[in-house]
Amino acid sequence: IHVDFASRLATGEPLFSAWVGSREPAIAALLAREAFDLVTLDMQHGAVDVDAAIRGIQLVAGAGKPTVVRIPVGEFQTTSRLLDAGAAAVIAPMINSAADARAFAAFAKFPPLGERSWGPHAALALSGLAPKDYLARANGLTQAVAMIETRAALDAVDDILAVEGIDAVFIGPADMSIALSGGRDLDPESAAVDAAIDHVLARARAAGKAVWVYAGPPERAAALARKGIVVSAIGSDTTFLRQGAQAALAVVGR
Ligand code: 3PY
Ligand code: MG
Repeated sequence: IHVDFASRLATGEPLFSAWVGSREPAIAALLAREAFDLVTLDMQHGAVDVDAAIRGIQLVAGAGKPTVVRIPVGEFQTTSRLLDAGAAAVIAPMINSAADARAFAAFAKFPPLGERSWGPHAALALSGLAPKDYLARANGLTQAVAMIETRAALDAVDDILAVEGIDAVFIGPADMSIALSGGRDLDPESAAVDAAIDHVLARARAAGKAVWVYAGPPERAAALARKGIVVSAIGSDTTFLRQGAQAALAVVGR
């Protein structure tokens, strides 16, 4: 799973992720059996804790898909546990400086890039690699993804992209819209957010790194993929549930 995900990312083809905040790993596994390329579990705003994420990674792998996990703000040490459990990538929210990016990458990468400690129990089985081969390849196979979603992050984007252990940046358009409007607006598809996305795409291209995004609606995901974003998250699980319920209820006049 890890080898396949890393090589698909390397092609630059757009990939589409389900976005799951539910604690129940069966929900993630259910979505993994749809045509999503990967599943993202959200520990920042969702109900997913480490235990649920570790079990979710296994169930999603059972459906043949890689799992990405977003950690809570600043909980960088959780990164190593999730990678040990077989997460293909970890997303860290609110990375606002090169120092934040380095602190995160330290837990994501084995020496010499970082300080990740050895213990990839489930990851060994999911990667299909022998321990020495996993050590040799893990830094390249697993992704450390830094979220850009504030003014400070936009100002520091070149420094964040330059941190060696950071593989990609992930734009959070909701927080970005709040930041760019001085807290007055929530509009993830505003012109200001679009300009920020274009800027980050250009800087990432110059740095040779990829850009991921939380797209939300599928139409937005398709449009962002056409711009060159490699991973667009669609969803979320609760949105799918509510939209399905509302569509069904509309048929019976509710
Ligand atoms: C944002 O849009 O701010 C995000 O963090 C996406 O989940
Ligand atoms: Mg955010």
